Amino acid sequence: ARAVGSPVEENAAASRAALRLPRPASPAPPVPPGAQLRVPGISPFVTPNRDFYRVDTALVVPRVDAARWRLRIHGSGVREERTVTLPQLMSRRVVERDVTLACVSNEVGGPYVGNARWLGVSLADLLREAGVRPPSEGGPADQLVARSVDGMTIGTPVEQVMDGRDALLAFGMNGEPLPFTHGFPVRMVVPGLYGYVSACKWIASIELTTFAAYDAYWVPRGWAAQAPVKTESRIDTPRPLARVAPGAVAVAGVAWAQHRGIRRVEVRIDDGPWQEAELGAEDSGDTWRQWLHRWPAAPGRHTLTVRATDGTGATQPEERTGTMPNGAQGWHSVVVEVDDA
Ligand SMILES: Nc1nc2c(c(=O)[nH]1)N[C@H]1C(S)=C(S)[C@@H](COP(=O)(O)O)O[C@H]1N2
Ligand SMILES: [Mo]
Repeated sequence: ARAVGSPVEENAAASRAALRLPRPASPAPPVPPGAQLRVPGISPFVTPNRDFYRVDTALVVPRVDAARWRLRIHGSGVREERTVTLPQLMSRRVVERDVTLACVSNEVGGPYVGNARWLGVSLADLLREAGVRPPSEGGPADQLVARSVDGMTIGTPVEQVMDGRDALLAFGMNGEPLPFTHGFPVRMVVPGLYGYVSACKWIASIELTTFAAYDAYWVPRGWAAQAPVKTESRIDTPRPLARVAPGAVAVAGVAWAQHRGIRRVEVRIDDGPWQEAELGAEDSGDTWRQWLHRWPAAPGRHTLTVRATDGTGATQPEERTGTMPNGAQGWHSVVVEVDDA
């Protein structure tokens, strides 16, 4: 059934082509013009779908026929088990939000992060209708386990899903139906949590359970059961080991601390003092922020380092850690060669 050109494939492609996205009752505010700095080489504020990183275990990308898709909600504290279709989901109150998604396996300075405009419905509202209460209101389930059509399991804290943040069941990405590679027809998106604990693609069911009772796919493999995103910043330009002309050099990149927001970004040249970078306008606390430092570059080899401070006032620690078990930390540096004058 997975062979190219099979009826299942064709139905999936046709169902995606025929899908008309509803207009949001709650649109995302327009991206402020100042969010996109005019610097060659910086990551675009909105990541185009074709450039959006992809991380999953799928050897063959699932191609789901939207007409046959169902989402089952069941488990501890669910008053009455429910199954919803895509038209039912799309007839709910549709919301649109800009959210930056990041992978826990992203090394400091790495590429596994992207920012998109998602269209979907509130997951918290759907859960409340099903009778679910968060642990802080006495609900029996502290973990929501999402299962995909290809058997992935992703465990998300119920408390965070229901704390008022824009946790979405998303069917649109940057103005089009989700691409097959990004979870068509429906995926989860939860601001502030790494993808492996929040962003189930090709979602098929949601089970309310506890962290004590169930380990999702990555947990027995050494990754943390709960993983809020760490504050990170990245130098996009100049590239590592770039040769640049002396004089004014734009050092620029992105910084993210989803759901806390970015308050400050600082840049250091070699062992010099930290200098405050110019920040792009904030879109929302759930999105990354561009930054720029205008560097008067002198000839020779130099090390550029960046660090960010999030909306709580916490600055990225210098100490480097690897990605396992709950995300890399440390400052990103690049070495560049400035030509002689
Ligand atoms: N079904 C399924 N959903 C998944 C995964 C997966 O392997 N299978 N990977 C997760 C991980 S680790 C991340 S970081 C995000 C990546 O989403 P993207 O590929 O759309 O960028 O999807 C999450 N959802
Ligand atoms: Mo990930």
